[in-house]
Amino acid sequence: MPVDFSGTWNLVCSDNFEGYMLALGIDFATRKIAKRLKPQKVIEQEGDSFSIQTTSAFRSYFVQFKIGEEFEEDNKGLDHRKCKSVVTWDNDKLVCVQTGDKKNRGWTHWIEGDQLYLELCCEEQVCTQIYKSA
Ligand code: VLP
Repeated sequence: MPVDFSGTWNLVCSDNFEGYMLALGIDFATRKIAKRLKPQKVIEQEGDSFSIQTTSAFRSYFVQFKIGEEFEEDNKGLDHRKCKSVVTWDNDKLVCVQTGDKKNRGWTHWIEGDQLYLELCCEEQVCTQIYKSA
């Protein structure tokens, strides 16, 4: 039985989101707003199919995918760069590789206790976020 990420999750802390946004080339004004946000994630997991809706007061982002199936990601409302993305399991971690203009871009989700972790990577920057069940 794989881990179940389904649920509603609220951001409780974030480390180096600024570095991650800088690596993505997000402008100063947007970073200033974005770093104050407390996004909520609603994750739906059914077998190999996932959807992740990230909502905030400023921008929101929706992605859906199947494990192991490459998809086109537009990153609309984020940095707008198109990527070829693929999500796979690494044991109990959900690992997304986002291939495009930016090196080493991707994210990893995992659960520890009652907390959802998200590691966001771009170039040399790693941002770690923790979400708690709503
Ligand atoms: C852009 C970079 C902040 C900052 C400006 C807008 C959406 C894994 C994955 C599923 C992500 C989140 C990426 C956040 C990039 C911010 C708007 C913040 C709210 O999540 O859960 O897409 O990649």
